[in-house]
Amino acid sequence: MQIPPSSARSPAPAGVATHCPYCALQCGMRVTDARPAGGGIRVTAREDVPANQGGLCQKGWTAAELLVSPERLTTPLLHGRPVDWDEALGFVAERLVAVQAEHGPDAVAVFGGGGLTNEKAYQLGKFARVALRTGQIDYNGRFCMSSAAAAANRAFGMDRGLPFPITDIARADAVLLAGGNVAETMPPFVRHLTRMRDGGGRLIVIDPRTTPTARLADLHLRVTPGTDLALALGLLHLVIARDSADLGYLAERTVGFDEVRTSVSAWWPERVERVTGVPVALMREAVRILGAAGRAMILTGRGAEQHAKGTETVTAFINLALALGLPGREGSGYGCVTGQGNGQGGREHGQKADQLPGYRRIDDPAARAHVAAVWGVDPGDLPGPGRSAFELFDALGTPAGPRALLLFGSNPVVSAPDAGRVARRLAGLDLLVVSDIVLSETAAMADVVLPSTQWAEEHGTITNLEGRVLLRRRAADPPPGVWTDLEIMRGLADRLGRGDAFPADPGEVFDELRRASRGGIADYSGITHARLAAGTGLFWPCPAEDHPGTPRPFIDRFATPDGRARLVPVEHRPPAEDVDAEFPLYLTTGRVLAHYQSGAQTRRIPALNEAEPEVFVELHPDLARRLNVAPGDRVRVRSRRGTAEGEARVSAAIRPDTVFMPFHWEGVNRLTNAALDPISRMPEFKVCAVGVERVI
Ligand SMILES: Nc1nc2c(c(=O)[nH]1)N[C@H]1C(S)=C(S)[C@@H](COP(=O)(O)OP(=O)(O)OC[C@H]3O[C@@H](n4cnc5c(=O)[nH]c(N)nc54)[C@H](O)[C@@H]3O)O[C@H]1N2
Ligand SMILES: Nc1nc2c(c(=O)[nH]1)N[C@H]1C(S)=C(S)[C@@H](COP(=O)(O)OP(=O)(O)OC[C@H]3O[C@@H](n4cnc5c(=O)[nH]c(N)nc54)[C@H](O)[C@@H]3O)O[C@H]1N2
Ligand code: SF4
Ligand SMILES: [Mo]
Repeated sequence: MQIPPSSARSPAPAGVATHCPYCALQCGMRVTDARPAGGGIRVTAREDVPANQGGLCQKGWTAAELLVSPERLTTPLLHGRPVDWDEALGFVAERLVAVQAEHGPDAVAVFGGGGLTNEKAYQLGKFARVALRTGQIDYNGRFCMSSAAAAANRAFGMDRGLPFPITDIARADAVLLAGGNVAETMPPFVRHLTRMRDGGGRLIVIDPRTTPTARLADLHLRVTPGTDLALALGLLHLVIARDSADLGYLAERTVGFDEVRTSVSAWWPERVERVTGVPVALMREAVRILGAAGRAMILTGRGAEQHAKGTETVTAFINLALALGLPGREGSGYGCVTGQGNGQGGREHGQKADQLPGYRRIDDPAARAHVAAVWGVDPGDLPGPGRSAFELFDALGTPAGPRALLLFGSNPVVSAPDAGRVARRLAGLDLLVVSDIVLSETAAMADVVLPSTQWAEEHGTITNLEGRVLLRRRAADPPPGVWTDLEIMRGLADRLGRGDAFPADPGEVFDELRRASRGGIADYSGITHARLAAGTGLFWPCPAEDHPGTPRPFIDRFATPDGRARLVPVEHRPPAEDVDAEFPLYLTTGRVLAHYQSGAQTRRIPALNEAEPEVFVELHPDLARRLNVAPGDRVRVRSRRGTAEGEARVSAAIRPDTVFMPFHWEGVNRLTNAALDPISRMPEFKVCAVGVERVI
C-alpha cells in the first residue's frame, strides 16, 4: 500500500514527551523549551496517552508557567538569609547529628509526598532508615487514599487504585462514583464516563453537592456528609432483597458473604433514608441500574474515604461490588480514584511509616531481610514502624516526640487537619528543613529552605491512577543553583558519612528500586526506563524484563493467600463530631478546578489565581436567608478548633444543612477535625460541625 503523501510528510510532534506535574491522571503532554531561541516554554497535549487522549485541564495547560516564575526559589535559605549549598547542608547535617546524639535516632523525623517521583519516594524511605536510622517517616498520602488502600488490601490482598485500565470504564453499563468530583479534579477523566454513557451506560454519583460531575449523572444521591457507610449498607440490603447478588461468583471467588448478609439485614431502606437523607426511591433506582448492568464499576473518591470510618466505608462499597460479582471481571470492578501525581507509586516504595519498598511491610522479617540485603545493612539495624502523618505532626517538639523534621513535597500548614495545632507543633521544633520549589506557608516557617527542581527539569517515573508506570522526561534546564531532591539527599548523606549509598542519578536509583521491589506485591523488577521510553507505560506487577505487565491483576485470582476476595462485615456510626446547638452545620471540604492541593503552586500562576482568587464558603439560599447573608458577603466559619473567613457563594447545589469550603488556602484546615480512622489513620477532612455568621 502506498503511504499517502500528507502522512509521509507529517513531522514528528514537537517537544519532549512527558507528563503533567499535578494529579494522578498524569495526562501526557509535550514540553517545548524555546527559551534558547528567545521564546517561552510551551505545553501541548499528547494523543497517545490513554488517560487523556489529547485533553488537558487548565492546570495542565498552564503548568510550565511556574518553571519561569519569579516566585520560585533559586538559593538555599538559612533563617531567611540566602546562603550557598555548602553552608545550608553543613548546618543541617551538624544539627541533625547533635539532635540525634542528645535524643536518639527517632528524634529526627521525615515527611514525604505523593507528588514525588518513584525514585525520590524510594530514596526518601531509604534515607530515613539508612542515613538517619529513624523509624519516624510518613507522608501526605496518609491524608489522601489511605482508607481505600487499607480496605483494598484487606479485601483483595493488594491495593492497586484502579485494578484495570482506565479505558475499561467506557465499556461498562453502569458506574457508581461515591464521593468523587472528577469533572473538576480530573477533567479528561470525564471523556471515559461520557463514552460509557454514549454506549448506553448509566452514571450514579453520590455527593452532598450537585457538582459538575453530579450534573453529568443519570442519578444523583445527595447524601448527608459522613453517611455513605449507611448508604452502602442499605444498597447491599436492597441488592440481596431483590435477588441481585451473584451467588455463584460469591461461592467461587469470595469468602465472608454470610456474615455480611446478616450484618446488613437491619439496614432496611426507610432507616437508611432517615440516616442519609437519600430517598428510598432513588436507592431502589440505583440498585435496579446496578442489578441490570452486565458490566458495572464502583469507584470511590475522597468524599467517601476521608472520614474517621473511611476504611469501613470503602469496605462497605467493596462488599457491594463483590455481592454484585464485579471485581476480577473484565469491564467491571471496584476502584479507588487515586489523587496525587504519584499517589499510587508514592504509596508503594517505603515513605509510609509501616512500609518497605515493593509494598512490603516493615514488620515482616522476610521483607526486612530482602530489603536490608539490597541496602547492604543488617536487618536488625532497620527501624520498625513509625507514627502516622497526623500523629507524627502532633508529636513534634513534645517530650517524647521528634525534635527535627525534614520535609519534602508537602505543605501541611495549609493541608493538614487541625492545621493550627500542626503549625504550633512545627514552631516548637529545634530544626525544620523544607525542600520545595516555592516559599510555601510551611517553608516560610523553616530554619532551612532547600530549593528543588521541578517536574520538567528532571527525569523520573510516576505510577498513575491505573497502576501504570510512566516516564517523565527532562524537557528544560533548571535555573542555576537549584538541585534535585535526589541531589539534596546525596548532599546530606555525604555529610552524614553515607553518601556512597545515595546516588543522585534517577536511572541508578530506579535500578535499585527494581531490585528492592523484586518479589514484593508491587514488583517493578521487569520495568526499565528504556522499556518505558519505548511505549505508553507498564502496569505493575511486572516481574521480568520480558513480562508484558499486568493491566487487570484480579482476573484469575485475588492477591490473598487462597486467591479469594474477603467480604468483611462493617457497621455505620455517626461522624466523630456531630452537629449541635452551638455548631449546627456540617462543614465539608474539597477542591475546585483551578487550584491544586495546598495551592502553593497554582496560587502562583496568574491565570489560575484570577480564576479563583480567594477562599469561599458555599451555602444554600435557604441557609443564607436565615443567616442574613447575601452573595459576596464575608462570612466567618467557626469550629471547636478555630475560625476561618471566606466570601459567601450562595448556591442551591448544596444541601441546606451543609457548607463547603475548598482547602487550597491557609485557614480552612484550622477548622477540620483530626479524628483518625482506627485502621488507616485517615483524618475526618470531609465532615465536622461548624457555626457560620456574617462578618459585620
Ligand atoms: N483541581 C484539582 N484537582 C485535583 C486536586 C486538586 O487539589 N485540585 N487534587 C488531586 C488529589 S491529591 C486528589 S486526592 C483528588 C481528589 O479528587 P475528589 O475525590 O474528586 O475531590 P474532593 O473535592 O476532595 O472530593 C470529592 C467530592 O466529595 C464530596 N463530599 C464531601 N463530603 C462527602 C461525603 O461525606 N460523602 C460523599 N459521598 N461525598 C462527599 C465533595 O462535595 C466533593 O465534590 O483530586 C486530584 N485532582
Ligand atoms: N480540608 C482538607 N484538607 C485536605 C484534603 C481535603 O480534601 N480537605 N485533601 C488531602 C489530600 S487528598 C492531600 S493529597 C493533601 C495534599 O496536601 P499537600 O501535602 O500540602 O500537597 P501539595 O500542596 O501538593 O504540596 C506539595 C508541596 O511540595 C512542593 N513540591 C511539588 N513538587 C515537588 C518536588 O518534586 N519536590 C519538592 N521538594 N517539593 C515539591 C509544592 O510546591 C508544595 O509546596 O491535602 C490533604 N488535605
Ligand atoms: S487532569 Fe490532572 S494530570 Fe491532567 S492536566 Fe489536569 S492536573 Fe494535569
Ligand atoms: Mo490526595
